[in-house]
Amino acid sequence: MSAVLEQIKEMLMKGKANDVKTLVQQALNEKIGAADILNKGLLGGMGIIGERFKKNEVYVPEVLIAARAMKAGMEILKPALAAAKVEPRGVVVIGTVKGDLHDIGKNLVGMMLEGAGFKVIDVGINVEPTKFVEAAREHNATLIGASALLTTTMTNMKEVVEALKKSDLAGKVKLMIGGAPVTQAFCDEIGADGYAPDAASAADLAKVLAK
Ligand code: B1M
Repeated sequence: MSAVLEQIKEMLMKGKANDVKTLVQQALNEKIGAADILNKGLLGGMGIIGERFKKNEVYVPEVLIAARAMKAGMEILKPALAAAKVEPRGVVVIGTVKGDLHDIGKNLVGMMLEGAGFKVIDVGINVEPTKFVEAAREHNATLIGASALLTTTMTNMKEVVEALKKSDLAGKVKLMIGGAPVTQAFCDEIGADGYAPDAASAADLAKVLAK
């Protein structure tokens, strides 16, 4: 792999946003393809951070600064990606369920999804079940991601399952869930399509569900 792509990966993992911007521009000047800069440089670095996060080798702050560096690099790369017609892996509508105001984990999941090549539509916190479905329809989403941090609000995930089942998107859009009190057993019980325990696993799961 070219030296500049290796450097993008390294600087992204260190969270050096300005260096990542400069290096992405340098890579474009060197006529490296936008897809390679994205996949081998930016997503390559974010993928390694995700793996380290899963193994508890890095923590939330490191992931946040790597994601910020990824965003900085994307600002420079976006026009070139559009010109090269590089499509996102899919669209994910993500939000925190009705009654729940916690958004730190949800935001982290959104960042890891972007880091995995998805376009993310964040519908925020305290989201009504039907709003998830409406946003999925509006943005032609592949997946819905619902987060809950309270034992009293995780039950509202069942309503998202029902709203999706009743809609014209049933069978077309998949639903993944997560958040501290959520488990695989709960996911099976309410009939969601998948559960992930952390942000990096959520990105891996999304890749599988989006296939
Ligand atoms: Co709240 N809170 N809180 N809180 N809060 C908890 C969750 C709690 C465990 C604290 C405690 O009592 N020990 C407790 C819940 C108890 C329970 O239900 N069993 C609690 C409570 C009770 C409350 C209030 C009711 C308190 C009150 O007012 N009496 C209230 C509820 C408000 C509401 O939502 N309606 C409340 C309010 C708040 C603040 C507003 C003050 C603030 C939220 C700020 C914000 O989010 N912007 C807050 C916070 C910060 C916490 C704690 C301290 C931290 C949560 C957090 O951000 N963790 C939390 C205690 C704790 O966890 N130590 C607590 C870090 C984050 C990165 O982790 O969100 O788990 P997490 O996300 C992980 C995974 O879960 C997963 O990936 C993430 C990254 O790896 N994940 C997904 C998350 N979403 C996913 C979605 C996926 C896949 C994976 O797919 C779509």
